[in-house]
Amino acid sequence: MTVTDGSPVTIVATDADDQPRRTPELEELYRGFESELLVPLWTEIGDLMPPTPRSKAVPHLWRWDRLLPMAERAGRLVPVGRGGERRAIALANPGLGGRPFATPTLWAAIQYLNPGEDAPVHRHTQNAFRFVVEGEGVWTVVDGDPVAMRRGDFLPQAGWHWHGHHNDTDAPMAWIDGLDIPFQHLVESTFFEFGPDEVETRETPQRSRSERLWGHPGLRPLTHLEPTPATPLLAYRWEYTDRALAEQLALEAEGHRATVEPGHAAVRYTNPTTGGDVMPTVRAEFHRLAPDTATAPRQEVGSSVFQVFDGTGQVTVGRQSWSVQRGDLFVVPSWQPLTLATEGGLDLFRFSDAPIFERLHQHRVQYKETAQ
Ligand code: GTQ
Ligand code: FE2
Repeated sequence: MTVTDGSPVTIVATDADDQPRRTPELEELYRGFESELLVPLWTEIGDLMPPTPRSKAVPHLWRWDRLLPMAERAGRLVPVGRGGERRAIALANPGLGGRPFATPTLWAAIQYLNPGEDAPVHRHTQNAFRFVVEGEGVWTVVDGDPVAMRRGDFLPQAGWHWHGHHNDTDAPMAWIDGLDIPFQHLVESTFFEFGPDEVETRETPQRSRSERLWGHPGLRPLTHLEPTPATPLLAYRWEYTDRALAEQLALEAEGHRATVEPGHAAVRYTNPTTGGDVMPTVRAEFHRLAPDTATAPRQEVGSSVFQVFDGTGQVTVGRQSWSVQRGDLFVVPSWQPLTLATEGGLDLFRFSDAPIFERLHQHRVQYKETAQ
């Protein structure tokens, strides 16, 4: 019997305790199963039906100060163009066999574009977003609408919309991409099409058409009253996120209930046509811990990727602990408890696959540590 304990190491158990004795007749029966392509439940049950989720993905941290120089080197050595499509370098979780998967469902990558470069137009069924931890100067053009990318902005880009990126400044720019590539790969639902090699517009407006139509809090255009499965708003600007978090902490200080726990402000990016998640498979949030805050351990079905936006802190995921700083990325596998702590304050961007599990009624959250 093969048992995985959530670590990349595989433990091969002897056929003691829960397995019948390996008599010659039993061996013959097992050979019969094999040649008829049959597998009995009793040899597999520990792996297939554990008492709580056992992710093959492991907690892991990628440091921004190692990632960014590699992206810069790729910027000098690797052209961007048709075929490869993007100069994107993906996080490969050490528990997932070297595939470019941060978690079993989520892709996370650093993407890099030099001055004057175009990432050609394409579309795919995978849902995507960009998040910017530093820099500016790239416009992502979604269905012909140029959307400026700047520090702190969250830029969702739902599946099957045409998109390319162009850098019209004289500085290179890096950002992170999140997509549901591993999920769509697993469930075999992916389609892809090439568009024009050159991004259709060189325009560099400060505000996209999408923001001009949708970017007014609490106001919905009467021309667009039908709910859409993904958000029509293509940029969630840092100015608003920052203010929402600051106001939660200010309200808490004034004695009102506005934070998820003491010193912990948080917002979720939402689809203004439904109030739900921005995309069918991806949840995105921003969390702010005030100075000298520690969170209660929390575990959740499904996986997350976090990026430190600002500040420093200590992060514990399962049995792993790290000191983190700006730009660092870490992974929280399914049902592994997460705790966050900071002395000076900590700002974190987070994305997860929670909408998939909620839709399937498989989602669970638990706020205190339990035996795994
Ligand atoms: O920018 O369109 O990291 O299609 C992976 C796949 C980025 C993108 C990635 C993509 C893109
Ligand atoms: Fe893409």
